[in-house]
Amino acid sequence: AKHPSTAPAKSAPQSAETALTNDVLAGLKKHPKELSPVWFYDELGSFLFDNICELPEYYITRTELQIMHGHALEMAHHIGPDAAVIEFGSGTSLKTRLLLDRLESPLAYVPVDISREHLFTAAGALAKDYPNLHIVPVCADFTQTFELPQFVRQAQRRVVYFPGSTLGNFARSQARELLVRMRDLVGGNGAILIGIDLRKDPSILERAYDDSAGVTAEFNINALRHVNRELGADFDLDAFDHLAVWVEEESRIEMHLVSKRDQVVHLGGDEIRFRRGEHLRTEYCHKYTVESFSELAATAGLAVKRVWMDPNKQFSVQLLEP
Ligand code: AVJ
Repeated sequence: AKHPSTAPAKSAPQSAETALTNDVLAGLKKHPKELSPVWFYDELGSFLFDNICELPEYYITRTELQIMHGHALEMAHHIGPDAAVIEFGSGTSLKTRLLLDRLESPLAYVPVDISREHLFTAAGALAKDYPNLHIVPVCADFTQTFELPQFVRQAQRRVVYFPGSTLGNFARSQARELLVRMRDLVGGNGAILIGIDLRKDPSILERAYDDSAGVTAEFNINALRHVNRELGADFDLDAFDHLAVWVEEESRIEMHLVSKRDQVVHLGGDEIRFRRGEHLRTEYCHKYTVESFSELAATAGLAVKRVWMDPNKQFSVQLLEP
């Protein structure tokens, strides 16, 4: 039994770890079980993701870069001079450079990322190559409301850049909410430049999310390693198989981990039971048509002004305005 004096007071604030544990537990108690894709991105996971981007089957990064190489100048013309560019989930900012290189006298570049380390590494590297650009990193979770620095709030033309098709990770209602938050951030004279992956032959999609070298499988399993380390869980990394499935009704790829046997996992004093063959869902990757994305944008009060695609129409970069 607990000693009364060591029991936490009822009003004691939750530690960050407790909040995360409760969040993960809530997902693991759902049917089917779920784990947020944010758990992919520890240091190893970010490294694995960079490797995924180079895989022959993962066409996304290569295709978006190709579109940026071909059309960034035209995008820059649409954006116009003196813009403040706010990037959501800035990562390595390779694509951003292609845009920044062509913009006319950009006022500021505001990378927004939840990982402080990533954020400042990327911002530092950019600062070296763009000595005249005002770089203002903001450490924030872009799925929550956050404040822009004062002078960026006052910029005439504010543009959110959200490449990589990361919006695809969000279920439709959350995707809409995120678009609304972006619209509010850029205001009536603003714009959003967003990378959106397009629907295609499901066999191409399933291979992109289940590559022959097994990097995506390792990336998926690594989410469990991250939870083990961060929250003291005891997931057996060898007891799950990677699975990527196309779900036609939802127009999305889902990444799952499938339990190889009946097993019990411990987390925060709780026991989570897995049956053999039971699925844990780790990621959604929604794929849109130009029409279905334009409908989604419209529900967020945004109009699609321009769509740039590669010649095979695998991927799109779209300019949205209120
Ligand atoms: C970074 C969310 C765009 O959905 O394609 C890659 C993540 N997952 N392989 C994607 C991912 C599996 C990626 N995004």
